[in-house]
Amino acid sequence: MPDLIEDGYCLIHGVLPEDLLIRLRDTTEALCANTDDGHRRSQGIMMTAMADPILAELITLPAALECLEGLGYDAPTFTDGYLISKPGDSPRLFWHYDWFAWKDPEARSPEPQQLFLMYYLVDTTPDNGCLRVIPGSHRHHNSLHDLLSNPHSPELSRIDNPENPAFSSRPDEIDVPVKAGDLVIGDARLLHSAHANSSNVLRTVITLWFQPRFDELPERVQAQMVRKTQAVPEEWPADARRAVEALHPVYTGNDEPYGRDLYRPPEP
Ligand SMILES: O=C(O)CCC(=O)C(=O)O
Repeated sequence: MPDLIEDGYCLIHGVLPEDLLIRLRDTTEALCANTDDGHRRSQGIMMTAMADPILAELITLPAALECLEGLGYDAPTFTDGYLISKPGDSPRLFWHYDWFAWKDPEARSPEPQQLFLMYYLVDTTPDNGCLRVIPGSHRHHNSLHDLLSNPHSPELSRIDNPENPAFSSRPDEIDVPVKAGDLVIGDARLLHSAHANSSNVLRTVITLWFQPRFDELPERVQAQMVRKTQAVPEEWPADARRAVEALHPVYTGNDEPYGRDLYRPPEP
């Protein structure tokens, strides 16, 4: 079993209740069917988790918060989330990490500063776009780090150059196939990607960003987390809004956020 601290990710089976899974699948299919070009990327359709109030149920899911508690994180905060749908016959995602504060002295600490919680709404395999990861790359230098420039550039999203190493197969990559409703928890520093969806069925993942120990983060990182927090839409039902806002981080200091410093991590 992969270990969050050693490998940078772990997998917990059957976290999402069946009824919520079905409603999330119906909602995301309807959202994708009605989306405009502004949300379309080469690899699929991307929306924020504020697209529908049903996401409040996922963000505040007691079973997931219990998983975090089981890992030792009993007061996590939530900042933002995304729905990433890969229609049938869509290409592989580029290799990237989702960490920004590589200049921070704590950047290589064993403890994660930010975690993704990924829920795939259909069973995934390498044939329909399952997750790929490079275990250990959250803390240890990997040869791929030298080959990636800005891991979130528009050129990568548009796949201007399919020969870019960001689209390569790596000797140390591992597939993470899951059953719909499993939970993948990962360190934001982990190098990850997704296979092409070679099936004819929509594959959606919902990625939620949590900070396992917000109060212990360096202040500049706290400030950055607060800055990137997605506002809950006013039109959401009050209880859904309150539940999500109760998980938002609060920072009252004066430190400046790091900004989105997405360049590759420094050599160890
Ligand atoms: O589409 C996927 O399977 C991976 C999504 C991802 O890389 C992310 O949310 O950071």
